[in-house]
Amino acid sequence: MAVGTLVLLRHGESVWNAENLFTGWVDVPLSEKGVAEAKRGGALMREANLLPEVVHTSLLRRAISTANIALDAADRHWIPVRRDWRLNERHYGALQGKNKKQTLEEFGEEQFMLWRRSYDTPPPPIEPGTEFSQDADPRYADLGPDLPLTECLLDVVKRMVPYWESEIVPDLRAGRTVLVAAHGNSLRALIKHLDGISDEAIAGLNVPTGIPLRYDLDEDLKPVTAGGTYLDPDAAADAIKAVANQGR
Ligand code: DG2
Repeated sequence: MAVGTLVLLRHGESVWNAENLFTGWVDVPLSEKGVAEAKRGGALMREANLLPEVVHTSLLRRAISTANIALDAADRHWIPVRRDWRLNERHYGALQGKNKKQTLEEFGEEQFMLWRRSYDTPPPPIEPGTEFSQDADPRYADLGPDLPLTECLLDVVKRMVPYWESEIVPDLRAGRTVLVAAHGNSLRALIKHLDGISDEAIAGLNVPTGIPLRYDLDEDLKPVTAGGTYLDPDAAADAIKAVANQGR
């Protein structure tokens, strides 16, 4: 029997997703298509009668805007919201702002995929004080020396799982339907934890933009259905392929 309901939502397409640029912690807005995806994500939740009672987002506007737009479409714009840097996208280091196709051509398939999808190889660190670094960003002032200059997926798991346990699990245990509006790689980290996916197999998992993924969880907070259920499975399957092929 399910005791908790969790809805995972990767933000709608951002302007940098549309331009095929590594984004990470750079705070870019949604594209027009991304706004439409967020609206449709909310409509899908409403149609499925999957109505969040609390929302957790990252500190990045593409996730914040997606949550606002989707919840408005679902008539749940009024629910409590929690924001935390630990739901941010993986910090993409010195790759932030670089074009994915050009990076693939310059460094080759193996290095490109190592940076994008290996579990424990971070990209080169970003230089503090440069255009796409976050060292002067007030929203991260409390992080001090812990501010990442690059991250691999393992680093994201190490910050995401404590947030899951201390902030999201109590909401689920209280019987709330929880929406997490976040990012491709921060959600991959959470899905890896929830579904117990190996360090190797997680390389093959991609998350589409703007399509809610429903997880019913048992009393041990394990998924009743492995991998959860996308509210629009056909659209999700096509979009997952597109994410996997980015850069090509
Ligand atoms: C993308 C993920 O993150 O890119 O940072 O470029 O979900 O915030 O758009 P998001 C980025 P890939 O790891 O899929 O290349």
